[in-house]
Amino acid sequence: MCLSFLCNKSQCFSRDRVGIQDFVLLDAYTSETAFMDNLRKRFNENLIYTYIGTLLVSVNPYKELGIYTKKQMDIYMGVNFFELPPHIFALADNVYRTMISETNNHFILISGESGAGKTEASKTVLQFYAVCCPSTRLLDNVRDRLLLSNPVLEAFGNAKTLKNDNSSRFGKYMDIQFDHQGAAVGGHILSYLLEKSRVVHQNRGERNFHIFYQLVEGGEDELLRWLGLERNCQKYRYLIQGECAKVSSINDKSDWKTVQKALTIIEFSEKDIEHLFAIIASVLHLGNVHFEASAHGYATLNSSAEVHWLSKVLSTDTSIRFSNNYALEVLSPFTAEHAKYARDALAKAIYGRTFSWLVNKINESLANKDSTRKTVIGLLDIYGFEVFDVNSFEQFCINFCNEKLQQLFIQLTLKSEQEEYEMEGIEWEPVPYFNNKIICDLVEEKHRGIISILDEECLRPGEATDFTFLEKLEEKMCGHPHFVTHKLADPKTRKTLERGDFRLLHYAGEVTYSVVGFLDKNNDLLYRNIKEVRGFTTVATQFKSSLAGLTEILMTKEPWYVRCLKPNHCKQPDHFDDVMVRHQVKYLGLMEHLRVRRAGFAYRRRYEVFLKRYKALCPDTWPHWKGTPAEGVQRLIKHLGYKPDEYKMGRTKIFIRHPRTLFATEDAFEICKHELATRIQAKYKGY
Ligand code: AD9
Ligand code: MG
Repeated sequence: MCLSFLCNKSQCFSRDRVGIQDFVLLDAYTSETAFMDNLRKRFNENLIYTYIGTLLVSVNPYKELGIYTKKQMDIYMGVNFFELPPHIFALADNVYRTMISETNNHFILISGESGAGKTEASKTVLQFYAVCCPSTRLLDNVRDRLLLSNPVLEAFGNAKTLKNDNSSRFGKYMDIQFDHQGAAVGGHILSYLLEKSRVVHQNRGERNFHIFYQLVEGGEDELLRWLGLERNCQKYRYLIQGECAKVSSINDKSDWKTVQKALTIIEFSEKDIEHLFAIIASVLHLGNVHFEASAHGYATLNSSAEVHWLSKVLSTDTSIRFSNNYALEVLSPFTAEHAKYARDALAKAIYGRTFSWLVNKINESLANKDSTRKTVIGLLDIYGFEVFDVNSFEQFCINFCNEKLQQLFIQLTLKSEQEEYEMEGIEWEPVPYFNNKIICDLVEEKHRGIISILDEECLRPGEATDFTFLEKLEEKMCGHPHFVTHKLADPKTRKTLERGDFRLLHYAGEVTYSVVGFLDKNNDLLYRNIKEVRGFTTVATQFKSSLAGLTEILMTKEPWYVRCLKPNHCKQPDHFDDVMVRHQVKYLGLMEHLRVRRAGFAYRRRYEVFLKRYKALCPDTWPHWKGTPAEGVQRLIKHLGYKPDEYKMGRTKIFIRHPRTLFATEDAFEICKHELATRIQAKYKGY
C-alpha cells in the first residue's frame, strides 16, 4: 500500500496557486500562519473547501460559485473521499456510504458563527441526498417533502439580522431516515428555542420573521382582503421597528410563492393554510392595537378596527364589545404599560405556538409508518454565535447553545480521541487544548450556574428584579475567570461596562449582556401574574434540558463535522479579513484538531469488526479464523501489505493512520465481493 499518490504531480505543480486540499498534508502543520496562508490562497481561487482529515472547513464565498449542480453531484457520488477536490458533496457521500456499509447512524455537526454558511451547508447536504439516493415514484414524495420543509421553516423561523439577511432564529436538528437499500424514506425535525421576542421587537437594521413580509408583499389580493390586511408593511407596527422592511437581497414576493407551493406539497390542507395565515394576520393586527393611559391611569383601548379584524381572523368573540361600531372606552385594571406588555406577550405566545404546530405538521408529513429498521443521518444546523452592540437573554441562550456544541466537539474529537490512545496503549504525545467546560458549567451548573440563579430570582415575584439577579451573580461568581461586571472589574475594564451589564468570556470571544429583561424573558408568561403559575419550567431551564437531550441523541451516532468560517463582517464576496478568520480558526480549535489528526489515526475499529468485514481478503482468515481476532487482523494486514507506519495495534482495536489505507482496503473488498459473486453465478449456471 504505497502512499506516493498522496502527492500526485498535478497537485504538486498547482500547490503554489491553489494551496493544499488537506491541512494534514501541510508541511508546516503546526504554524497558524501556514494554515491561514493556505486558507486564503484557496479562498482567492474560489476554493472554499479544505479538509482536516475527514473534517470539512468551509469559508462562505458570499457569491454563487456554480459548484452545487447535478453534474457536480454526479462527479462526487460514490467516489472515495480523497480522490476529488474537497467538497461538501464528498462529505455527504462519504457519510452516506459509511452508513450503508456499516448499518449505523451518523450525524453532521455544522458549526460556525452567525452568517458563516451553516444553513446553506445543511441545505446542500439535504439536496445531495434527495438527488443521489435511490428512489421510486412513491419515495419522490418523501424526497420533495424533506426538501420543501426548508423554505417553510425558514420563512417562519429565519429573519434578517445585522449579521445575516437570512439568520436562523431557531435551532434545527433533522434526522433523514434511510431504508436498507439506501433510499430516503422519512424524516424528523426537532426544533430548539425560537427567538419569539422578534415578533414584537426588532433592533434597527433587523426584521421580523420573513413570513410576515412575504404575506403582506406576496399574498393574493383576495387573501389580504379576507384577512383585513393592506399591502403595505409600513402600516404594521411589528414590521417596521428595525426600519428596514425592504431588503435588497430578499424577494418576499417570490419567496411567498415558494412557501405556498411547499405547503401544498407537504400536504397542508386548504383549511390548515387558511388558519395559518389567519393567525399570522392576527399577530399583525394585534401589533396595531393601541393603548393610552386614561386620566385615572388605566389603559384605554381605541382600536376598534384592529379588534374587529382580530376577532374575525381568529374566529373568536371579542371580549370587549363594541356597539354600532363605535368604540367604547373600557376600563381595565391594567395600566397602559401593562396592557401593552400583555398584548406583546399574547403575540409572542400565538407565534411561538404556531411555529411548534408547524413543526409538528411537517413531522407528520415526513413520518415513515413502516416499522422496519432504518438508519439515519442527522443534520444539525443551529443559530451561530453572535455578538451585537446590545446583547440580551436571546444572545445568552444562543451563545450558550454554541458553547455546548463546542463542548461536544471537544469531547468527541480532542478529549476522547486522546483518551482512547491512552486507553489502548498507543504511544501518544498529548496535544493541549482549551476546554470550554468551565464556561458551560458557569452557565448551567446545578444550584450554582447563571441559569440556576436566574431561576431562583424568577421564583421571587414582586421582590426580585433584573438588578437583584445581577447582584446575586456578582456575589456568587466573584473571581470566576470568565465572568465580570462593572463592580467586579479592574479599573480599565470597568470603563467598558455599564452598571446593568455582565460580561462572559465565551470560547469564541467576550460578550457583554444587558440584564434588562432577563427575568421576564425567562418567565415567558402571558401576563405578569407569576404568583398563579408556580412550579413551571423557565425558558432557560427548558432550553438547557433540551440541549442535554440533543447531546444524548448525538452521542449515540457517528460524528462528522463541517466548520464554517465567515470571511468578513460586511457580507461581501472576494474579501478575506485575515484578523477575523484567524480569530475563528483559533476559537474553533482547528489548529488543535489538525495536530491531533496529523499525529493520530483517522480510522479505528475493534478487531472483531475489522476481521469480520475484510477476512475474505486473505486466504489465512477466510472463511474461518481460529485464533484471536487481533492475530487474525495481524495476519490479514500482513497479507494486504500495510506498512508499519500506516497502522498501530491497540489493546482492542486496530488504528489506521490515513483514510486512504482504508479506502484501498475497501476497494479490494469490493473487487473481492464482485469476483466471489461472479464465481458463484458461474457455478450455478452449470446446473
Ligand atoms: V446564522 O447562525 O443562521 O445567522 P448561517 O446559517 O451560518 O448563519 P447562512 O447559511 O444563512 O449562515 O449563510 C449566510 C449567507 O451567506 C447566505 O444567505 C448566502 O447568501 C451566503 N452563503 C453561505 N454559504 C454559501 C455558499 N456555500 N455559497 C454561496 C453562501 N453563498
Ligand atoms: Mg442559519
